[in-house]
Amino acid sequence: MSIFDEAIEVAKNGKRFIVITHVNPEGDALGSMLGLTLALRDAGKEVFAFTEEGAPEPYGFLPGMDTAVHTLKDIDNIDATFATDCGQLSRLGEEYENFEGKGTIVNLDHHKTNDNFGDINIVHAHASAAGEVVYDFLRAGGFEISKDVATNLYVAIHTDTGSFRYSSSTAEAFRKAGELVELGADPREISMRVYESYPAVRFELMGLVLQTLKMHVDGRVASLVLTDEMLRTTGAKKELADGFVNFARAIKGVDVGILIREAGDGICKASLRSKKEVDVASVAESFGGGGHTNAAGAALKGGITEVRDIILEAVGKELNS
Ligand SMILES: [Mn+2]
Repeated sequence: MSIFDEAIEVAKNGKRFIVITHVNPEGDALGSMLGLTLALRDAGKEVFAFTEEGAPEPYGFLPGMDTAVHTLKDIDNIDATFATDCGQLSRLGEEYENFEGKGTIVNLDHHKTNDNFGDINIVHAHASAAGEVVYDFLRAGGFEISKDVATNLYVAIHTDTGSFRYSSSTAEAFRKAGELVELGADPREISMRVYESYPAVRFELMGLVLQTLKMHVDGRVASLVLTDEMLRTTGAKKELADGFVNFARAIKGVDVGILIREAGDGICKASLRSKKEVDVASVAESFGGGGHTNAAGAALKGGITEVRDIILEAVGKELNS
């Protein structure tokens, strides 16, 4: 008996699956989605890995990425959907939300704010990455883990632990990463592909964003903003700013780093990163967002400075709570 039994039964008995992850996917989202996709295909299943948009850089190299589909039109007779790294149905994107033939929804995740939207929910909030949950699932079900599957799951764990720097870098995460290396994941090659393959324009954008740095709350909070104008000036895509919020947190004495960016339609997105026990998930949740204790996000109506002030006030309250 394992907590995966029901999900394993769905995987073994079904023939046609969708594997899906959250919109604006990063390393854990894509790695856990594609690792599961390839393992299920190796088990003889027909699997549609679905992302609304194409692969954001630098993840185009992930094994199986080139086989992902970007529309659900013409897809039917689905026995089940496996969702990875996603806390809410709506985060799977509008097209899937409105899709009729979802089948049994198996929710494999590690967000503590997960609302258990699946028919079967396996949410391990202590797992460093959804990739860990997928790995445990594949192990429990006796699925083969090929080099390509291992590469995807290693990327998932490596990126979601901040290259094994966050508190989520448990002995368990290291153990699984070690096993994935034994199964063929190549740490040097993966690091080069993920962290040393940026287009130069990312650094031009970084320069503009870093100029917006402001310190608040006696140096305990640092904020950055990213405007559409900066994207226009540099010609950079917004995904290239992923991770910029970490610079705000990386300052000595800072407990919370914030990045606010314009997201169109009068909406701004706030990314929050904290050190130690400061819980930014609860801040994000109070604005309808979610995430983890040390990394969370939310979307708010308003202009960029207005949203920054709202977030700063909420973060200030959290720091004093
Ligand atoms: Mn994750």
